[in-house]
Amino acid sequence: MKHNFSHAVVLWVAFFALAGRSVSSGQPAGFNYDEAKVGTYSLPDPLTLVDGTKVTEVETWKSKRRPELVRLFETHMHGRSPARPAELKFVVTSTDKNALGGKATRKEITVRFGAGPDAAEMHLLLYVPNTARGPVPAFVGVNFEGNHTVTSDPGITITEQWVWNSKEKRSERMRPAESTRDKRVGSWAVETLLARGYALATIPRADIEPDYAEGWRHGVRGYFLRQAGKSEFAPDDWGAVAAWAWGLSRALDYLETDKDIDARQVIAMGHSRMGKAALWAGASDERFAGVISNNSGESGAAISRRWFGETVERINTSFPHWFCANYKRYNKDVAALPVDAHLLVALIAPRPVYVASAAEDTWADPKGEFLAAKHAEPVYRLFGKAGLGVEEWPAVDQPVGKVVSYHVRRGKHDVLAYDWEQYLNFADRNLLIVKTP
Ligand code: GTR
Repeated sequence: MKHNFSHAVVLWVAFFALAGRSVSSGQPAGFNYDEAKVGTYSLPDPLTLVDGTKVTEVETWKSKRRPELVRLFETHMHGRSPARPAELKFVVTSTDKNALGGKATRKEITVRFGAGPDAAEMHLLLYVPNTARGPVPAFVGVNFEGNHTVTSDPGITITEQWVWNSKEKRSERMRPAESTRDKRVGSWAVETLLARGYALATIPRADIEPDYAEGWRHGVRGYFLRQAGKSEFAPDDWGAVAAWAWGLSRALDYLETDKDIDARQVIAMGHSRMGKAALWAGASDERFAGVISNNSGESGAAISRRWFGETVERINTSFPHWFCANYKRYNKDVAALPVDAHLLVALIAPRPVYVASAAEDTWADPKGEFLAAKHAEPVYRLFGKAGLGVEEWPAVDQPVGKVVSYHVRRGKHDVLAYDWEQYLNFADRNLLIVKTP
């Protein structure tokens, strides 16, 4: 009997080792890049309520399933964000009608989140095409290194901001050097989108929160915590990704007041960690007309239950500030997570969503990103919208879909002109455009 028992244990362990799984975690330690070792998993059904009731009507999705899913994401992953501050204030600090060689009007707006002198604030940069004959649709996104890095326009104010000093291991309040202008020009394709009749609005990541474990002390999360008289976050208080998403919603608050912009047609767009933020912005704030997730990866558009590339445990370890404290409970048991990426994509329905991958960006699990869009389809169908139009993961450089769209382009983790070309086509086909004649 004893012999049989230990024999069974040996077989059991051997089975899990061969299958690449561990008994306790649901996902083994380490990182997998072999599709054959992804393992089996079962995804929560987008159209079944937690109490087991099937969702067969749009009305039930809107009144029950959607709010239930938003709460699940808030409780277990992103945390709860504050509402729009009562004392939100917009100050247009500069306007240049002749920016980028006369192609655009550039505005800079300071958005203040409170009335006091110590109130947190963010700097919004806006370009509107001068060919506009009325309010235009816009893309809005969080930039990584400051507004001055997104174009070669020397007129952009370089503001004092939190800059990470990797030698000293702390962030410093300073004005970045002139030499850092236009560093991220390739990622934003400003002139291309202006030429196609779109506006671009962008805010710097560090204005919302400098991106390291203790960065919250210098960002909006620290500001609101102090305002509430607290010194510690609750397990379901917002993480940095939710804070960046919240910044996108506050940018939209401003855009609603700007007569050059058609605020019903603003698409949240983000790359990588800011793709995670764009997804949550569009999922939690239904005013966004659509969402573009560029290489957002783990805890963005990639299915977390797939053991491929980055894992929940790894993201919570490398970036402990990105999600709420409750999310760490799933480090060793991702199967217990009540949500997954397909539900995040589904929360954008029936609005247009674009999920994009890069073939060499295996850390982000390109196929897992495709599958999240695929498994969100039932909710789009409930609204009478078409899905991706393909059953299998498409070949590289073969964009698919209409309302739900996807591509995997050749190359690395980045936003390239090729990606923007697809995003502009996607916006053209999905938005009711009032733009250049
Ligand atoms: C990586 C992280 C990814 C992705 C990426 C980025 O280090 O593991 O989840 O967000 O950073 O934002 O560039």
